[in-house]
Amino acid sequence: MSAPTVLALSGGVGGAKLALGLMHTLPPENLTVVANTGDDFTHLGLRICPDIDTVVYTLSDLADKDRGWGRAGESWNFMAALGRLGGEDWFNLGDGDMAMHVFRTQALAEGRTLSEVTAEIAETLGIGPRILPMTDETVATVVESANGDLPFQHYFVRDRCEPAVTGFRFTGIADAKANAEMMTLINGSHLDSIVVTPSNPFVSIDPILSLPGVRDALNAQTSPIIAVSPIVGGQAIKGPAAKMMAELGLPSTALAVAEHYRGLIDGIVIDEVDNEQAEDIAALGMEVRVAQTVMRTLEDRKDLARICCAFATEIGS
Ligand code: FO1
Repeated sequence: MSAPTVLALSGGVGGAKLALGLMHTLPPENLTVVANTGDDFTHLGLRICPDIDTVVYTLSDLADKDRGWGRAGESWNFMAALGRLGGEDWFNLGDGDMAMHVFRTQALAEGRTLSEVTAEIAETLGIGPRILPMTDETVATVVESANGDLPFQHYFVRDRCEPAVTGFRFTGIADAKANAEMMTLINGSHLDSIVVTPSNPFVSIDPILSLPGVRDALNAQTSPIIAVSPIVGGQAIKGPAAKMMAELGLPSTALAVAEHYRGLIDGIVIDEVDNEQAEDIAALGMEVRVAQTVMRTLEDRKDLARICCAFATEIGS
């Protein structure tokens, strides 16, 4: 049997880990990773695209695996110098990472699109699979909170996710055009599955799904859509997903994640520790696969990627 063709929808760390597993499992031409750009912002005059960069650094083996963002072996001279000048130093830009932001900002200023510059960077770094920004237009996630509306990185980094969230909105989304290559893939007949990676459903995956036409196109196409729950044992592996769910009045469970994606996905992979939720999730009208989903090692990432592909194949057959 030939290898499946997969479209992965990704935010930052969790999504990038599964994308790496998929990269090691599939021929490069069979994998496309769409990255959320709702976290993007302009800071110190530079266009910063955290989720694209986390995917790029992870797939090129440049990522700092412990920190989850930025590059391994980073130095911080720029930040120290900026701090001494009294500059805005709450968002940490490593010296090597700065090259990425400067390179991208210059390319965008010269008129290239985010898709073009992302493809160029990925090719230069030797990444086989395609990495697509969800859109070339500016979409900005706004966190609605007890402290008022906060631009995403102010909430996430500056305020350390402390404000209680009440909702989210994605400014610019109504006028943004979903990535054309992504839409061609979804509307075409070559995809074997769509994998919603274990990224934050509210601020990483929902921006992609909220782009005009994306949800309708996903619903109209026939290949299986599966998600991997980012909630394991009531906790998010990384990031504020569980805290957000509690603040939104939702239980922090894999079941609540399945409910969030109900109507979109055909199946969900949940962790072994959440096994007892499988029956309730199946009652929502979707397939459930129970597996070891915590990706500590490269082997874990590859195992989960293989499980996702096999699960989607089973659903599709
Ligand atoms: N996350 C942090 O928690 N603190 C930082 O100072 C920080 C800097 C940073 C710089 C470049 C980059 O690409 C990502 C960075 N991140 C940082 C991560 C990022 O803000 C979030 O992980 C994502 O937006 C959520 O997916």
